[in-house]
Amino acid sequence: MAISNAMELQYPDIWDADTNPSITLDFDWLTVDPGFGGQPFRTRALGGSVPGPTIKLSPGTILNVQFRNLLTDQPESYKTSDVGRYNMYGDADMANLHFHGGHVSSVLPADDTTLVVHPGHSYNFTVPFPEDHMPGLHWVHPHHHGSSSLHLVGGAALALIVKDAPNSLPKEVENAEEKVLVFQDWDVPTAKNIARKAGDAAFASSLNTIEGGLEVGQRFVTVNGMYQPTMTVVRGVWQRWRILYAGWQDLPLKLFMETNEAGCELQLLAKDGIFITDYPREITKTIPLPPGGRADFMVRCSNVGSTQFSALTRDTLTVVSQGSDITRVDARDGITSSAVPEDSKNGTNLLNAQVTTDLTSWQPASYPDYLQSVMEMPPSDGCTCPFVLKGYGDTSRMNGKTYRSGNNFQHTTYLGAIVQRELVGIYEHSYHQHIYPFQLVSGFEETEYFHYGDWHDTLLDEDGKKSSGVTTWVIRYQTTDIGGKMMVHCHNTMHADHGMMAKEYVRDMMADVGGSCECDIFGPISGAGLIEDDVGQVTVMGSVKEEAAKEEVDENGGSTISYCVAVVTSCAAMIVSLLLD
Ligand SMILES: [Cu+2]
Repeated sequence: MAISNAMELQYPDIWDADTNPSITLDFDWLTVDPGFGGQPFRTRALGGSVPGPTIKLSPGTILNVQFRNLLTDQPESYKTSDVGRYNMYGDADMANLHFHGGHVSSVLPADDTTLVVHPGHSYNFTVPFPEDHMPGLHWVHPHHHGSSSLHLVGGAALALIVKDAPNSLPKEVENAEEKVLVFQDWDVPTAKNIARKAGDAAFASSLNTIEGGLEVGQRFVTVNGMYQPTMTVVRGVWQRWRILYAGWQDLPLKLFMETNEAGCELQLLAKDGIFITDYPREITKTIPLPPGGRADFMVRCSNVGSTQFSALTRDTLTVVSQGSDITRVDARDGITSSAVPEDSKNGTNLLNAQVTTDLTSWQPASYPDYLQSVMEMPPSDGCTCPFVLKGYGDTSRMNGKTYRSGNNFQHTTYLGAIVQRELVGIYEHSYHQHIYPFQLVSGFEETEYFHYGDWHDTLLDEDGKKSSGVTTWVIRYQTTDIGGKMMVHCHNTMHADHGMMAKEYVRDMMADVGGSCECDIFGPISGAGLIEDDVGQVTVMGSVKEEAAKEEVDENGGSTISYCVAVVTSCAAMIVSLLLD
């Protein structure tokens, strides 16, 4: 495909896990030039590009990912050898993968973010997506405690889409061209600070080569790795935008149409990969997508002209809406359309995009068990617990505590429980929980974006403070079917890296055999319903050792680096960290 305009928005490659029995995702240094000005710079990229390729899979697919950490070891960055540094930046080149939004197990070889994959090691993730997984947009990013911020600020992230079943959507959605838009926040001064504190000399020196953007404080927003691109659309044709904010900082994306000459409209279809129940919901105001959040919109621009989108108050994306005098017959419906483009840019066929159709209301024929509404279901006995997110930097706390590894859990639940959480601090901290999305029950002022009954897995309400002072958001969900540990944390990863993170435990047992909830444990748990080898980290050590990379890797077509050398020191450091747990 030929891109005539260098600034025309491009899209991540698509890797289909349904047809690839195993996907290899390399985590490695990559030279990038998003267009900030100055020289290209080196950053840590996941899957060979920033953002990485979009992974697509169907519900019921077992996602096999060989994760290869090809970074270069920097022993001066280790934090795990010093217990006092556990909740600080460090371990710059250690990583793992988190499948954010997936209703998937946190037990290895699946989505266990306590896994540590050292440079020169690989790990084979096997992540079963259940048959009844809700189709939607999720994402993948490294989630090692201490280096999460470092890796996200450098752009290591990719979109993951659970596919819609054929003929399950309204025709105008099914036929719409799909645009994956990955928004990323590049804050160079903050990134330098994090790199310096993490002992990450490699990235700190690379960031020094970014010279442009002084007038915006060297904080940039990219779309699909591009700074201020243009997206050309055809007037009057519905598209499906699938927006991921692969963020790591304090603010919501604040996606907003600064000017709207093209007459674009945005109709909300899904949030955090879950279809809303009142589609189409028109969004006219600033979109408060939290760091880590996703939203699907049906988008149509009715006029010829351009519309300027800003994000984080910066000019971010220009949509240029063009007319078309090409007349073709809609292949599916035999409807003559006057605004169907010759779309050579993305290799897709817009023949089926109906121009004049207004959207009809729709919701999925059914929601899976884990997304059945719990609005009218009272929380199970003892299953209402608080999460207070407070502080920043060294004062980052969750329920007054910093994160502890190993067998230390904040709250426990059990399979089948109706779980309620009372969230404090959500106006300045983005609450995220793994495995189970949650429903918004009460405690906030409804807006066009936040309705009672909506499902999210990441939540930030910057306006909440203004409306009513201290707000306690009440959320609820049912722990239907997946037991084991469950990470909960602030998705300002700078706060999470400093300890604003906790673990819950979902006992793998039902109430009828003694399952019960407990709040505010903040210590070891024992008894029935613990999944074998989950609480300890023995499995982690064995798996990592087993996968230690032994081949030589030729880097940049020149110098050959032997990762066997790195393996010796990193394995030693790993054992030290295990002893500390
Ligand atoms: Cu926070």
